[in-house]
Amino acid sequence: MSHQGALVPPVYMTSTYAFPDTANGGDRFAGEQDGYIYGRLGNPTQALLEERLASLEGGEAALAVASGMGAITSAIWSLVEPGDEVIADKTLYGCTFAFFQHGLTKFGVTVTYVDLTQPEALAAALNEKTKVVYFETPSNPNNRLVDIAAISDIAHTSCATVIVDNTYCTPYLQQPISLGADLVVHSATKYLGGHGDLVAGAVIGSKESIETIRYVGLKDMTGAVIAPMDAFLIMRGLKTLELRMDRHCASAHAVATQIAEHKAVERIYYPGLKESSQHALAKRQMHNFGGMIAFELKGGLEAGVKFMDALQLVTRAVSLGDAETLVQHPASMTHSPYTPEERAEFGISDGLVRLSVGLETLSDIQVDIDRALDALGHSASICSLSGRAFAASA
Ligand code: 4LM
Repeated sequence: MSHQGALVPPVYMTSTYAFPDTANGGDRFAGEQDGYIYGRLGNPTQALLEERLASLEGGEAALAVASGMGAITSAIWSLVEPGDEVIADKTLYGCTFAFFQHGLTKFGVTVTYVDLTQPEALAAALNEKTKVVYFETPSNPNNRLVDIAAISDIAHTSCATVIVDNTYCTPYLQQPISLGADLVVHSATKYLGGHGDLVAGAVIGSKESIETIRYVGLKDMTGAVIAPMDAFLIMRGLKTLELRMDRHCASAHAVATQIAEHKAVERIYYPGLKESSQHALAKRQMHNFGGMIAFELKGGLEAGVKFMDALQLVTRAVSLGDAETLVQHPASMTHSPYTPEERAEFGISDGLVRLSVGLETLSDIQVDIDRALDALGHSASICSLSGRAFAASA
């Protein structure tokens, strides 16, 4: 019986693997014999996680790596050459934007930012140099949705590879490959791990593309290898993914409704609200609306800081998808790699507050948020919903 019948597979804490003889070692290097070689190329614990991630995303294969940025960079370094172009959506996680804006461009790759919420804008921008079309949906931090099927159809009229960052959704809420995307990337640090105790990432796609990303992008370019213990912890997280996501979604929906109705709030971005201009796309493309909310308060930045500092249960921290509810200020934190001008151009306002709704008792979260909103002096509580107009979320 494999693993001595252990219900939970063992963690292979090893960096290298013994060859039965010299010829066998050479054959493994040449790809003529199966068998592990060295930790940067693979590990049985990592391989089990990869099997499970590929299955969950509906891809042929997966590669687990050391971080979300390790996934993104390993994939993209494997796909582009000097002279190529990447078309990316206008709103991205701050370090993804920094990699595109300051990393790729140093090596002769052009990055063009296009509003991919408008598929016709991609049709106009696409050209023979475009090798990659890259986006997040919902986007970090302002929850813009991109139509995966429409964008994939257009990108595939050319030879571009469509990469979707599915971190906000996880495969439980959205499966980009089934909608036409070529590769999915994840920060597994977030919902996949789910407990705020590791940093990891993953790429999912065809066998051929994952093999290239493993042996070119990861092995020779980024070296962003996942630790066996982190692979184990993500597998433990996956066992409760569905339960956790259902709870994140239900609580976030309730909290978004509460925030949208509060007089202190100027604008909210949550695709689950019927008033969101992207609600129909969200219903078509996502199984549920996720655990992430962004909003702007009347009074902008000053009000945002006051609100965040008034919270007592909710933790001021970056990252997302943890059991704890986390709040952060994108302009000064996750999206500080953008210049103020870039943030203004790409729709990331100084007053934007981002909330990752956790797994605590819902009423505890709501009481804390209501108290912090009431402290802004606009006096409206969860019990006196007023019917004021909702802002569009696009
Ligand atoms: C954050 N995010 O937003 P690693 N893709 C998306 C992300 O949100 C992140 C990464 C990739 C945050 C981190 C501090 C959509 C990260 C990068 O952090 O490298 O696992 O993932 O708060």
